[in-house]
Order: sequence, then C-alpha cells, then structure tokens
Amino acid sequence: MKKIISTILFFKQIILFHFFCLVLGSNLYSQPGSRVIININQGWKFIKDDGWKKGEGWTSIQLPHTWNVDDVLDDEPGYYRGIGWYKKIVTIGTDVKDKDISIYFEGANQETEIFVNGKKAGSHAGGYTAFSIPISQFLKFGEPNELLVKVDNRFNENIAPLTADFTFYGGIYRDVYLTETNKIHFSTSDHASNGVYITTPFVSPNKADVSIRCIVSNDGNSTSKLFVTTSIIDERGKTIGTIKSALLMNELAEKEIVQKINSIKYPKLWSPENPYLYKAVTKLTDSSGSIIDEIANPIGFRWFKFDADSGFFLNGRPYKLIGASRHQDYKGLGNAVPDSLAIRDIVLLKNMGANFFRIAHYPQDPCILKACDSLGLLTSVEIPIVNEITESESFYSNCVLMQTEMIRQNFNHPSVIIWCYMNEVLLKPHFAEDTAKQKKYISNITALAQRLENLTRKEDPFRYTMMAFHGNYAQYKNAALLEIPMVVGWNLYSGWYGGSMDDFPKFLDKFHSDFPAKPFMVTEYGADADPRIRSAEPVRFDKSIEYTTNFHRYYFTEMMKRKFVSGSVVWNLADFNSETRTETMPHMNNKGLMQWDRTPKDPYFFYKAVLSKAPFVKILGACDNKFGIADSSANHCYQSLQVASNLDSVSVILNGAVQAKQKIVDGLCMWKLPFKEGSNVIIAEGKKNYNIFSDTIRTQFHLQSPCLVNQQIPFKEINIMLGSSRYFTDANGLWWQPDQVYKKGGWGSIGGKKFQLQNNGRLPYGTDKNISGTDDDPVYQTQITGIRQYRFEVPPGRYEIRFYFAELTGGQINVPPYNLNEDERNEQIKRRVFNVSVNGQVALEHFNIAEEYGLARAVVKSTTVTVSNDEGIVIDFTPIEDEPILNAIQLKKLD
Ligand code: GCB
Ligand code: CA
Repeated sequence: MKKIISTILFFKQIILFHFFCLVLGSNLYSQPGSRVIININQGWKFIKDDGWKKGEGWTSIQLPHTWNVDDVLDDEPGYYRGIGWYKKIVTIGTDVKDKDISIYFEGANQETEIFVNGKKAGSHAGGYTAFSIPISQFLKFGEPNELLVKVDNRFNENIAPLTADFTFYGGIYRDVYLTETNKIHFSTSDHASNGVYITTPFVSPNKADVSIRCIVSNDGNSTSKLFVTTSIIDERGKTIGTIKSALLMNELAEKEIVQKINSIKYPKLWSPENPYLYKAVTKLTDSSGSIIDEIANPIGFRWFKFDADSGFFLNGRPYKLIGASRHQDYKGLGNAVPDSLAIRDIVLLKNMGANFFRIAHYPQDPCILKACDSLGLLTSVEIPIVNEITESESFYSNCVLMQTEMIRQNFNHPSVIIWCYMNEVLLKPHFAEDTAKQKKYISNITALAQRLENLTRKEDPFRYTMMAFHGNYAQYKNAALLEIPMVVGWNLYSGWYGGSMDDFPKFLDKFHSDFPAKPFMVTEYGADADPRIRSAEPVRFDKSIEYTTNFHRYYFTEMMKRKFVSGSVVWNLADFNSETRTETMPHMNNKGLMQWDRTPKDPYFFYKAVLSKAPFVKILGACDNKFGIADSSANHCYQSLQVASNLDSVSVILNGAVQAKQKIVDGLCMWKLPFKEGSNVIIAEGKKNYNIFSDTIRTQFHLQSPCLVNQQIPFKEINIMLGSSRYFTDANGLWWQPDQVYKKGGWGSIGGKKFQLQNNGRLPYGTDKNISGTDDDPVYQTQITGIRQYRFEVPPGRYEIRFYFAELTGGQINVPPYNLNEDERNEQIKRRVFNVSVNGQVALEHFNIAEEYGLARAVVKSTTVTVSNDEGIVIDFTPIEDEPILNAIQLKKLD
C-alpha cells in the first residue's frame, strides 16, 4: 500500500464500509466518527533471515502470510523455525501529523519487533493475541516511511506453547491495520483492547442492567472538557438507552469512567437459537458536540450457570453444550487464512447443529468470536499453555500477559462464557527420574494455575474459568489442580490411544461421584479418521472412518445420558497440521470431522443427524468408488451401506430394488446390500410432514471374482496390501484391498506373518513411521515378514507385477509428546537379503532393501510375465540373510 493517509481519509467512508462488511459481515461494529482504521495487508516484501543477512532475495507478498506452508509437509523432519523480515513503505499525509497513529497486528507468531524508519517502535511476545504499537513519533509525514517487522518463531523456553500437537507456523499470519485517532481517544494501549469494557451485571426476561467502563487517553498537551455518551441500539437501529457523562481530560493523562444504564425493559435475550445482538456505541465529544472518538461494541443479554448435578443453564434453561474445537490452519495456506475461510468454519460448525465452540489451544482471529456472537455459538477461549511449563518467572509473566490480553481483547463478546488457561499440563511431567525435582515442578504448575485463576476472576467476575486435563485423573488430583478452576475439562481418549470405549462412561461416573460439587465437561474426545481408509471390521487405531464413526456415536450417546456432564467437545472440527506426527497421513492430525480442506467426513453427518433440526438424509461415504470380492460364484457382493439422518426412518433403493425400511437409531442406520459390477445407483429417502428428503449417489463398483480365471468377470487388475485388514484409496484413485492367505483357484500369500510393532500397544498392525517418497503411506506401512510365496491363478496373458517394499524395522524411533505408550529408542537395523523370482525367472537378486534404499523409504520394483498355460503366477521369495518382506503387490493384465 503506497497511498498516503490523506487519500485514505478521502476514501474513508468507502474503506470503512468495505472493511467492516468484509470482516464482520455486517456494519454492526463500524466505527465512524473520527477514528480511521485501514487494513495494510497489501504490498509487503518478505525475506528469511539468511537472505536478510546477504541483503538479497526479497519477495513480494501480501498478508496474511506464513513461511511454513510447504516445509511442514515434506519428508524432512522439522520446519523453518527462525527469523523472517517483512517490509512495507507507507506515505502518510501532513494533514494527519497531529493525530495518533498506531499499527495493530491481529497476531504474528511468535516474537515480533517493529521498526519504523530504522528505529525500534515496539515489540510483542506470543503468537496468538493482538498487539498495537504507537508509531506517530517515528513517522515522517508527507514522505515515504519504512515499516520493518522482524518475526521469530524459534523455540523460546519462556513463551508458551513449548510443545504441542500442532504446528507453530511463523509469520504475520493475521491482518494488520493502521489506526489513526485524535490525540484524545479511547485507549489503544490497554493490551490492544478497544478501551471500552461492557458487562451486564443483571439480566432477566424483564430487565437488564448494563455497565460500561471506558479508558480515555489524552496524548496531547491541552486540557479538555469532554463528554462520554453511550447508547444502546437494537437491531432495528432504535436507541433503547443512553447515558452521558462529563469528563475533564488533563494533558498527557489517562482516565477511567464507569457508566451504568439500568433497567432496560424486556431485553431480547441472546441464545444460540436467537443470537440477538444490540450494540453499545460509546462516543467521546467535545463541548461543541463534535465527535472526537467513537467505539461500537456488541451486547448480548444472557445469563448462565454451571451446576455440578444438572449441567449448564442458559437464560434459565438447561442446555447441553455440544461442539468442537478448531485449529486455525487450512490446506495450502498454513495458518495464514483469510477471514472468509475462518468464518466459514464457524458456519460449518453451526450448520452441524453445535451450540458450543472450544477455542483451543490459543485465542484465534478476532473474526472468529464476532462470528460466534452473530451466529450463536457459546465459546471458551484459552491461552497456549500446553503439555508443560518452564519454571521461570519470565515464563509465568508471559502467561499472565497472554491471559490479560486474551480477556481484555475479547471481553465484550457475548459468545464467551469461559476463560481457560492450561491444557493437559501434566501430560509428561518433567524430571521423571528425580522425585524431589518433579514435586517442585508440579507445585510450580499448581502455583501458576492459581495465579492465572486469581487474575481471571479479578479481570472478569462474570464468566467461568476452566482447565483441560488429560485422562490421568490421579495425577491432576494429587497436584491439587482439580480444585482450582470453576469448571473442570476432561480430554478423554479411551478406546483410542488406550483402553476401550467403555472406560469413557466409567470415567464420567467416577469423577462425578468423587467430586459431586464440581461442574465438568468433556473438553476433548475423538479418533483419527483417514478418509482414504475403510474397514469392514474396524478396530482401534486402524484409522478407518468406520471405527471413528462408531467411536463418536458411542461417546456422544453415553455423554447425553448423563445430566451432570455439562457438555462435550469433539477433537477436532477439521484435520490440522502437526508437523511431528507420522502415521498414515504424516504431519497431520486427522481427527477432524472434516478434512483439511473442510470436506466433511462421515462423523460430521452423524453429528448433524443427532443435533440439527432441518430434515436431511445422507448416504455415508462407505460407497465412494468401491471394490469387493464377489460372494462365491455370484455376480454381486454384499457390502454395508450406512445412512445418517435426523428423520425417524429411511428406506433405500439400490439399482431400482427397494430395500427394507430402517429406523434411525442414534442418527444412523445400516444395510447390507448387493453391489454389482460397474455403476450402482443408491437412493436413500425418508419423509417428514409429507415431504420427502433424499440423497442419491452413483458409485462405480469393481467386482473382483474370488476366482481370477472366472470368464464372467474378466480379470483386469488387483491391488493388495499385505499385513493389514483395511481398504485404501491411493492418490491415483486406485483401490487397495487386504491380502488373504492363498486360496486354491484364487490368490494370496503363503508363509510369514503380519508385521507388528513391539511394545506399541496401539497399532493393530504395521508401523506408524512416515514413509518417505510417497503420499500413499498406508500401502507401505504394513507388511508380511518371512513371506515364502505369492500366487495368482490368472488366465493366460501378459501381466505386469509391481512389488511395493519399505523397510519398517530399525533406526531412531522418535516419539511425539502425545504418544504416552512408547519410549524413544534406537532399533537395530535389519540386514535382510533375498531373491524374488516369478515363475522361475529371477526378478530381484540379492535384494538388500535397507542397504540400497535406507529405512522407511517407498520402493517399487516391477516386472512383466507371460502366462501361457494354467499354472498362473507363482512368486517365490528366497531368503539369503534374515527374512524376506513384501508390503504390497499389484497385478495388472497388459494384454
Ligand atoms: C489432546 C490434545 C490435543 C491433541 C489431541 C490428539 O489431548 O489436547 O492437542 O491434538 O489430544 O489428537 O492427540
Ligand atoms: Ca482477521
């Protein structure tokens, strides 16, 4: 942006209109009068630190921006955590030289220094809260000014988060504004709040009281007699209450005034069903009546309480809080997401039927809470103390600073009901080897928690406080952490990381009986769901969508049975990047109800079915491009079909044949249906009030004969993963099926056993290592070790065979913090050497995979073979040293 602020003033109306419509979706908060806020996202230059040192390589960018979009996805462990520089030239007209100008960052990760014309103007620590830096004194009016911003996302032991299961993308990843005010204005320096704090100390259906606390600053050197007027305006623009107070502002002073507008009659209440927003417009005027500054804030009249026995109440009615958490990143963008996409997440959450949004594990873009206010989602917000702390006063005071910023910046949002400040802080308590040190460490955590609790209650006595703990109940109890917050949050994963699903209701019952006076909610639960993986027999940690849909249905139903559970929050609304993760989708946590690009997965529709009111029927994805083995000699294959709906019952028509109607139980119903080769048309439909709601899909079904020489279904291709029981769709859309032990007349492996990780306790089979050189990791993550033979009984013809290998054993095993089941270790590297021959012809000789390709690297070898008689294809694996392996195999008929 090269234009001057005088031009900005000229365009003020247009820009304000544009900006507020764009960001807020309404002009409810627009700040007319004499304050000018201008977005300066455009026209920046960026360079990483090494380029900066050499003085070359600036690139043109616009904000929001992160430098980690690509390197968090590659096969190199780690991502750039260092310094980045941003530069922009702005020219500001001489006509505003008597104004106060500051630069406002919605967020930059994680340490930021701002230089104006070569002089340091200010700095900020912490990656998730806004900050505002006054810059007037460094500006040359009427001339070009250089804004230079240094951002550093290196590990800093004094800034939370230290570790976490998400990526600490660096950069100025949210919007940036210049703010221009008169010398006298509502404070811009109270932790980047807007200087006006609104509370509603009393609300009932009959009347409401409003209290407005304003901080006014005078940065000029004259004394003025002023007035502060606050008006409360309803959605139709009608003023329903006003108060005017006189104020004498001395030079270079700051003053606080409190105004009260009591007894507003019959306020329209704010609720998720009807998120009615009033606005409070607070004006600063001089004795002639001219507006000096003006701030608008939302007001939602509501009251709420948590009760340990009967849960949460809003406006006097019981309310089960149900929702999800969200991370702020998005496919292809990292955390540098435009407001429009961020707001869309809130819309998707609302459309699913949620009424709650846990804003974990850090405060998010300001547009998020604005969207929650206007769409009607209750929220909790928290600062990023995750997993652990540093025992230093610097760390503690940064936490205090973040908590203060979070509360003051978000104080006026009616959607916020809880301030939260620690997540699973005892996940891996330091000093496991030294009891005395560990005791001290834990008592430091408890002291920090108490300090943040006290601060929060003082800052905001009208809301609740909360901490989220992981399932190690005894640990938090012994640390006396359960007593501190007003609401306890439990992050529970039994039936996922460990244990079985029925430990979940047992945990809820136990906690309630031990702490009958403590309100609590389930702040996290969820399971991985790799949309490419399907299973007919889902098991824990197979990453199949089927397992995860069951998991959600079970947890949700158990939680709903218990009044004393105030609510539950799914982890997570959408898949998100967590660079240190490996598993089937390296670098991703795929517990999302939606994919990274927000394509919904089956569990999203389960929630929609149990929560939302607008009637719908949805055929779940179990029948995208599908594959199945024909039932004995028949020319069809029976497979499950699941439907989600909020109707009472649904019927299904497959290829014109009407199937039995099913009752919807807990949002879902299921059929076993005969699919045929080629196109299959499925219609699911149900009725409500004489209206029909339906969903239709057409799916390509690939029927595999159990006998490959079957003439009815000509053999084309088969893709088999060894050592696994799941189905997988790869990046090319190929459908992979699990192996079988060789069956006469068919195909399969002979000898060997499924590869199984030792001491892992979670994976049903295979490894969770990132396989380098592929995006189709699951094809390589399982294997049969000690395989002797593979056979395909195929008709005569020419065939291509592709062998898929990856060495899964050996090397350094790094264990990310969320994995409590395993320890870091160094495994011995296997030296395996073997030959592979096809119908007696050598295909691979002295194959030594670890030596030739290293560990966990995708290797594909192919060969062709001509089958001229009935013998089919016989592949022999002959060991020379240690056991031969095979991860996957593909057979294709060429002609
Ligand atoms: C948790 C953490 C969250 C993780 C999640 C998981 O308990 O609070 O940050 O992402 O578990 O998926 O493991
Ligand atoms: Ca924004």
